[in-house]
Amino acid sequence: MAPVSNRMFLPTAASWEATVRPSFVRDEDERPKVAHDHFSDAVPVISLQGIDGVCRAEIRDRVAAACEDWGLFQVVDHGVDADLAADMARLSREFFALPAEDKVRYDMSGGKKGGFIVSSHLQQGEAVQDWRELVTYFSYPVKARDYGRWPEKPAGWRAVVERYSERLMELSCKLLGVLSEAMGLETESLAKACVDMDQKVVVNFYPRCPQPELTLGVKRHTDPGTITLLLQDLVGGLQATRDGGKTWITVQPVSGAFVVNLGDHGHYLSNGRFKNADHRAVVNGESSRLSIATFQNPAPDARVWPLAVKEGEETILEDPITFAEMYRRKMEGDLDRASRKKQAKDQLN
Ligand SMILES: O=C(O)CCC(=O)C(=O)O
Repeated sequence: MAPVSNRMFLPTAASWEATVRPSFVRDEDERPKVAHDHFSDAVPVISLQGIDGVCRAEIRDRVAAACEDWGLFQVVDHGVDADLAADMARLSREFFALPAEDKVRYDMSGGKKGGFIVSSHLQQGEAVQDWRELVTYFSYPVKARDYGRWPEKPAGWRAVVERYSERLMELSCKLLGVLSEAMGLETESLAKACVDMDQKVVVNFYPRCPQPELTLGVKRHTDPGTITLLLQDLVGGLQATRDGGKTWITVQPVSGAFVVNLGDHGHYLSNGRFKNADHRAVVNGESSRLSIATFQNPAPDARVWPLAVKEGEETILEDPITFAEMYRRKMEGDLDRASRKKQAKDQLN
């Protein structure tokens, strides 16, 4: 099927094209220099075996060190059933393999909350598109679920999505307990700071790309929320930086693991001691890649203010704000940067 416009262009349709369209081409300074499969084991892999018993202190210390270093770690022995994760990945791939008309039925451009879109769910005036298709849905709080925006196909998808969301909420609560302790706080502190936790799932499909050296699957960013749990296949493509984007590593995929990212909210609660993971995704010319990001966010009216402030330390925020306001400021800043970049580019052309 020939694409009707750039907005509707599905990268999955690109198998017959030898080059990427200009709308996907990144500026030189943003292009990937490290390949999707040039793996690094710098991001620690932490087993959660014994988390409620004898191993808790060791797990807490490893989590603290990883968050100080990268804001990123991987967890194994996490208790989420491997068959459920495999079903979630299989059905997600089946969704992206559907004919274009089945996917664009859930088109979320124009401000709809949840559904299918090419490039970015943030719906900003981006100068350059991400090389991905995605489907997203809001799974918590349960009362806010809009099943009208959850795809009906493939068969069995919704039931698996519901179970997956529940298990990931449980795992997140477990991790927030350890993270609270890692910040030197009471176990329930982070969960309480989130009030009634929101959960949003974004399923990313990165099609094989004819010119992966020119584009990105997802541009560099930090996540706004408390933590994100990422399930990825073994293809590789998640990259992280801890020097402001000068150098990047490709995170080694580990079968059955979840990559845990600390987001901006987690970073603020720790008063900046724990990093908000600075990351992006690269694509490749050999195969497609799938990742499923589960974003655990505080309630919109939750108060954002450092909880772990050491004696004599300044707070990294001037005043307490709500998460909704924190999010709005972040998006406004991103939008402003994107539009300045777009203007500069337009002036050159
Ligand atoms: O696919 C990945 O490795 C990263 C995805 C991501 O950063 C996102 O969905 O925000």
